[in-house]
Amino acid sequence: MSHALPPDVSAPSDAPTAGLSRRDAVVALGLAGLSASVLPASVLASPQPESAPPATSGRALLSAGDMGWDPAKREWSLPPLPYAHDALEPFIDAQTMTIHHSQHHAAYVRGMNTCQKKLSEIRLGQSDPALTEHWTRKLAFHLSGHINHVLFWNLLAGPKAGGGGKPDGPLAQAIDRDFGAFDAFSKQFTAAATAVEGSGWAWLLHHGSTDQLVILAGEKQQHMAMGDLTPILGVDVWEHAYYLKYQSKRGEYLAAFMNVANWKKASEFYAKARA
Ligand code: MN3
Repeated sequence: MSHALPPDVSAPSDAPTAGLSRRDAVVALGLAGLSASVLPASVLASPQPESAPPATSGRALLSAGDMGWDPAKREWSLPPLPYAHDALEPFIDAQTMTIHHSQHHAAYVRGMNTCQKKLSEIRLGQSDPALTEHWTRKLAFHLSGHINHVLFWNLLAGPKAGGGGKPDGPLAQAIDRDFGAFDAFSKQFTAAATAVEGSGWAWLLHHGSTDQLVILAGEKQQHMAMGDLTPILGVDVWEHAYYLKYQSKRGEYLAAFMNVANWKKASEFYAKARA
């Protein structure tokens, strides 16, 4: 069940969703160009020379620090929420935010570290190479979940911090161009998220090659990897994201979500996508 607490890394979890995750991860970590059915754990874990530039590339949406990556320890930690747990009230309640962040998201962070450690052991000949498939699949799941959630937290803002409303500037113009009008976009985005079967995500993304905005929705969190896409806005529709307050009424949660969408941050991501 998606509202269950996160499973141990070795167990299949109640997982969230967004396929663009691996790509997101690649974008956010400045690793664009690496393909991968498997996240390049060896790259992430490889030591860097002292003169190496910061781990974050110019195109990254968030900094390595924002992502919870410690380049000295070569380890992940759970980044704090960029606001108080009750900042999104009354639209998203404090208890949901607390459990979602400190339990579900935290489990992905622990999972990433475990997976990378296990894969390192395999490379060092200390563990069975046959386990490569297991740990790389787990890494895809946990890293994708982590990336999705860090982006998600940053793409939310409380009523007193400018959440909700509509975007302006170039992003607003692009939404009008590609969806007809903001209301038409909002309606379709919400419908896409509502229709996700089981646990999943819906995302507004920018496609680099064609310079257009697209809405993608999908199940879970690690199976939406697609190249040349940059996340602009996303919504978590795993039950753990809304069940305490909205129970089975996902539509009501999504209506509330639109009141805390952080269009200022989305506009920043859009500008970086097109830079
Ligand atoms: Mn979630």
